[in-house]
Amino acid sequence: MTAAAPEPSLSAVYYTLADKIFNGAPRFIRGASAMEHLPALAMPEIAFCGRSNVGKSSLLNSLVRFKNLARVAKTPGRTQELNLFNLGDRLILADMPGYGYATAPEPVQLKWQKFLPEYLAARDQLRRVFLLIDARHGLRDTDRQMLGLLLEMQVSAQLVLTKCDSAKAPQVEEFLHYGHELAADFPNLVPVVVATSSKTDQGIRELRAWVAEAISHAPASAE
Ligand SMILES: Nc1nc2c(ncn2[C@@H]2O[C@H](COP(=O)(O)OP(=O)(O)O)[C@@H](O)[C@H]2O)c(=O)[nH]1
Ligand SMILES: [Mg+2]
Repeated sequence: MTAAAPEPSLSAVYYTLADKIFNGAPRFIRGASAMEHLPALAMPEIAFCGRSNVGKSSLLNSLVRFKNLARVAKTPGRTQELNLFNLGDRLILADMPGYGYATAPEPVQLKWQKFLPEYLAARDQLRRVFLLIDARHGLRDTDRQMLGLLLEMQVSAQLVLTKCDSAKAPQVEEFLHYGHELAADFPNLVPVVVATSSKTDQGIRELRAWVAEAISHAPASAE
């Protein structure tokens, strides 16, 4: 049996839980490019992915209220690694390499392309992958490919719109509907899109609450 579908609008319980979780101080654990690098910590894990420049670093920083959390991912050698952070010993945040640009030498990219499906298939504590979409650009082919992979690997996924401050309101509204419809094709997709902006903090509390919701359910395989 799979976990029950989350409610379209989140219960206050998850906001309270999120306050607790995101009060914790984030610590960099390590960068990983192979399964044996992954820490054997008994904590739920949440991952973030998206195209390069989608606003992932900014969003992660806003989520954990820490200015330079994601800077570490910019250091040479780390851009094509899965960067793992321990949030107050309650949660592991996994920052995936941005896709869409050839920013790394080919062997490094190939390494990640091999590791990614392994990670998605075998990381038992991974509860959800948040796929970030730039509100001004919408869903691109590479995003669809990522969604397809997440479906294939049976990983729970949720779309997050970024930079909503610089997109037109009707465009954002339209995408929220579209994301809901997309869940018909992708049953692993939570049918609620979270509209955010790191500039204005729009949706940041809501996203924290969705993270809390994601880690509150036992993984499907454990039921
Ligand atoms: N208007 C606006 N710009 C943003 C927002 N978040 C990030 N950006 C800009 O988008 C660019 C890429 O951001 P970054 O967080 O480094 O993206 P990453 O490559 O996905 O990690 C930078 O110029 C940011 O200033 C946002 O919420 N609103
Ligand atoms: Mg970044």
